[in-house]
Amino acid sequence: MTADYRILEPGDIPGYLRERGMFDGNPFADSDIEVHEVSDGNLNRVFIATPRDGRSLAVKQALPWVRVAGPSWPMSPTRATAEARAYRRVAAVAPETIPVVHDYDAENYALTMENLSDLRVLRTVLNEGGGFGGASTAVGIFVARLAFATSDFGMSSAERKALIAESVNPELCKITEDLILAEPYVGHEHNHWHESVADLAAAYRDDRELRTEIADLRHTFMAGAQSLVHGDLHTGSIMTGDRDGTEVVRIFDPEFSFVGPVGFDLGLYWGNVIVAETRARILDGPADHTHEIARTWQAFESEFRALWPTRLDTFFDDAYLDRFLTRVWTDALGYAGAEIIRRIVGFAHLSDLDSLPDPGPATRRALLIGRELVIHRADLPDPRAVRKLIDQY
Ligand code: SR1
Ligand code: MG
Repeated sequence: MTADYRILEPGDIPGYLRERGMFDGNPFADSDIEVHEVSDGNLNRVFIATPRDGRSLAVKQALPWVRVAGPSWPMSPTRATAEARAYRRVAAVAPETIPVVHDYDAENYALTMENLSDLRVLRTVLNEGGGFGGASTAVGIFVARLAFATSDFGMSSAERKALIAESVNPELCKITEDLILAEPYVGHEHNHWHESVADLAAAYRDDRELRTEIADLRHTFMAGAQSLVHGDLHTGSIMTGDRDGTEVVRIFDPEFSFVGPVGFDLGLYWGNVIVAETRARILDGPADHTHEIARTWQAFESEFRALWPTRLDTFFDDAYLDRFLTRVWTDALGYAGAEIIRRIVGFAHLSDLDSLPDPGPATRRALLIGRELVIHRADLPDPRAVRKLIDQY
């Protein structure tokens, strides 16, 4: 397969940025701009361009295939358009939680953004024994503001229909429907697991109760068009660090974004929180990472409740708000469980577990917790109940 647009190589980046007007008024030559590739995620290429005396920039380009698989797994580069669109929506309500986007080149599916290389990927920080800092609060605020602004509470009915139409992201949604919400529960060539959980992987494929609950979450994912979501909000989609003595958290990579269930982003994040907790517990004794679920929820709920009086459609009354938030909470726990399970028996695994000297015990514990969250999500009323469940394993 070949691309019908310009695929950027490191040597093209200085000229490309100049063409896009990024260095207008700056005197430096292309040879004064150092470029290196930092592609790390599964799908795209990322380059950092650093001029000798200027502001460094990141260029992210979507290839017409999955980067880690190559042309044998084709994928439309329009995912970059979904990402640019999501950044625009978040920038309107929570600009401090995302990188600054300088340019989107829709012809070549390339975003030029703030360089975040001075920050670190949250998953790496956690794997090295660090803590979450303010990440969970930032996630709660990000989800609440994006959810409210792009829901039927924050938009007129007609605007919402337009948003749903412009935000369809069928290929990337299909990845989630398959990789997270189907394949781990059927035999599939993508699936693989650590030998110590081969029995659980087989049991989960035969587990009718689990299958029905996953079907419910899958259908909600497909049909529950509540608000624009990030769509892949795991600890590898968050950078953290310090700038001039102030803690900075940036949520990036919203290319899976579409109008879906509000609980999906919280759930993906919590699934990754729980896996990080499982790793930390094995290495250092009981870790406090499970507090992060309460922190995220608290930030989300208080932000959402604060926005509620500004809703456009007051037919939705305060009693309905309580019902809505309960549903978000319950959905989120289910998606957390599904995320844990797919990261252990599905296609894309996590360094949190894979890099442990013996991944077996933590992997097993996380996999058991994952199933409990899916099956019993409606019986867990609050973060304390989730913590109690986790502590039982
Ligand atoms: C082929 S894509 C595999 C996974 O990588 C992305 O980051 C998403 O999490 C997706 O499920
Ligand atoms: Mg990603």
